Amino acid sequence: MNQPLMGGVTAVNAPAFVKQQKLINWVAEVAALTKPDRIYWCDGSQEEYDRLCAEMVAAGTMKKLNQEKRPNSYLACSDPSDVARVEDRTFICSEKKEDAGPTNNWVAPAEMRTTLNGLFDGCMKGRTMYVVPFSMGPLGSHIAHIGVELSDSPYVVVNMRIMTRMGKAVYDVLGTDGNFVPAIHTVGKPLQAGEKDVAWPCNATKYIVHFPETREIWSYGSGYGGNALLGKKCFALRIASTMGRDQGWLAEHMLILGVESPEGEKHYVAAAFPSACGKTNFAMLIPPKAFNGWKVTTIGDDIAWIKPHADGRLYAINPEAGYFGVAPGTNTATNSNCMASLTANTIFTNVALTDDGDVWWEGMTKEAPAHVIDWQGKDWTPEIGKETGRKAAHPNARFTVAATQNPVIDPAWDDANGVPISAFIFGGRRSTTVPLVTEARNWIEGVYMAATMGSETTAAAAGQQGVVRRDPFAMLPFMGYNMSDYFQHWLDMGKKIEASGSALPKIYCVNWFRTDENGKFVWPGFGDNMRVLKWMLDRIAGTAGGVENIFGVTPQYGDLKWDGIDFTQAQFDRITSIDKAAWEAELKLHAELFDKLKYHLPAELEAAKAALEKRLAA
Ligand code: O2Y
Ligand code: MN
Repeated sequence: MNQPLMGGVTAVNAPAFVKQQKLINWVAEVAALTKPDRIYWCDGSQEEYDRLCAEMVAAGTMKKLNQEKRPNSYLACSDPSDVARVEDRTFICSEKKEDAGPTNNWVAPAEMRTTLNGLFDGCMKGRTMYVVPFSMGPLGSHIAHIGVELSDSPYVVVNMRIMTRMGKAVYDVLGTDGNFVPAIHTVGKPLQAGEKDVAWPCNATKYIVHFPETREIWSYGSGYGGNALLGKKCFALRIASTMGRDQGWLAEHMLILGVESPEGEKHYVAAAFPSACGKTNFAMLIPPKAFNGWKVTTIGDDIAWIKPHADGRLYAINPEAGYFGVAPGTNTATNSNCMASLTANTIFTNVALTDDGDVWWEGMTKEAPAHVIDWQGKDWTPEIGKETGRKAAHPNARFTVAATQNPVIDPAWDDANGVPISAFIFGGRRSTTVPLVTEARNWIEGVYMAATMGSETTAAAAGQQGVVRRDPFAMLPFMGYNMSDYFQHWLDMGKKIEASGSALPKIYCVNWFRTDENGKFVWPGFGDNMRVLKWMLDRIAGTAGGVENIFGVTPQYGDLKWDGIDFTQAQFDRITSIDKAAWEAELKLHAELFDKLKYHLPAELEAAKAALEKRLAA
């Protein structure tokens, strides 16, 4: 710790498997501040997991599901005020405001530390402080990094055990002087002597705070998802992005998938999409029947850590070990691999409970069950749903499941060296303007595409565009430093790879979400993304055609394999056409973005925009 905490030090007895005095000292300092009744050092065992789950069942935090239908699985329902990440309460507290940049909430570190010291003083009274050691990435991998989360939430402990490599072995990797990212989490609800706990303790005041220079995370007031499972968005993206900038690597909001042709030609691609754009579905894609012999396998569904290898190429790992996916809308048609992953050993959060002790959510089955208990513990029937508009599951309801339960997990998903990346894909949700797929002609053009990507935030009326939120690289909520410096980092990484003589990964921009005049999606469905993937692979192999347009190379109708569906040239034209007026308007929005990001905005991106404007005007 850079600055002493306000509480002094509490004597702690660490178990023999904890070998690092610096870690023990930090735990003692945090305990002195937060004043828990007990400190528990997690070992990550199955016995520990089962015991904590049983304790949460007894406390009313979780329900055990029907053992026959959903073995070893649980349902947790949160407080209605604590159901999602809180972007407006998320802070990047760098020493200089410009280093957090215009896209982040910023408070001076000293001021924030004063606030946090006040809030954390005694915040764990009456509770247990769990010490959760975790590795982001395969244990001991040169790409991986270690974190230790101190949390007063057993729900966090069991989720972290699924989402990360958590437990005793981490202490071995840490040794006596290894580095770790310290992450402190509290639900912010101390218990007075004799006070009965609630099922989901939390606090109306929330702070999700990152100190990028000292690589620390402090989280107050929420027990939910990205606010509380600090290995995920807080460490693996916000803190790791600053580590990547300083150490020459990339921490990205990207899924990683493997795609193999019937001839055995295999490539890995990493793809960035904003939250709620079907990343898990893409990561577990099932190729259409006509693609017999093609295989898609998952390395990760949300985050990629990517480092240059000795051979000059970029290699990626999934720093996580599980999926914290959105349940509503997931079903055997949209993602049967995902449904197969959830048959056992799963924690569900904020879905509905069926009368036979199983789970249900909107979109899981064609017909809703006649009766369920909704995520808020109330009776729910399809009629009640229709009358009141109330959902049985919260729209951000989640499942937590180990990656190893995915039937299409890639054999290299746990490889300490990672997998070589052949292409980056960037996609947003746009009902108009952005065509199905475009290949950047060079790295700078690709970085420009990624920097200007956006998604519609409101349901667009038929044929009209909703409000577009610019989400550069799908990193807007997850950037640990100044967005323009991050663009520069990407450009610098490209220059370095090029200078090493290695081939740069190709960069693609995709949009699966163009709609017709009735507001219906033109692109048939998730599985058909395989057709686009195949074109990308053929481009990498140099065997596929494509034509240049104003901002890159796009396929012509005949360049994609259409076997097995009736998709006409007219439909293809509808999702690939470029509307000049729409692009003139789009470029004005790019200009607005660049104006917001003008501090340190790389000149190469300004030049790429000017060239695009010129081509559009020609
Ligand atoms: O609301 C939350 O806390 C979960 S957010 C999340 C979870 C898994 C993967 N991605 C996301 C995201 O917001 O991008
Ligand atoms: Mn995500």
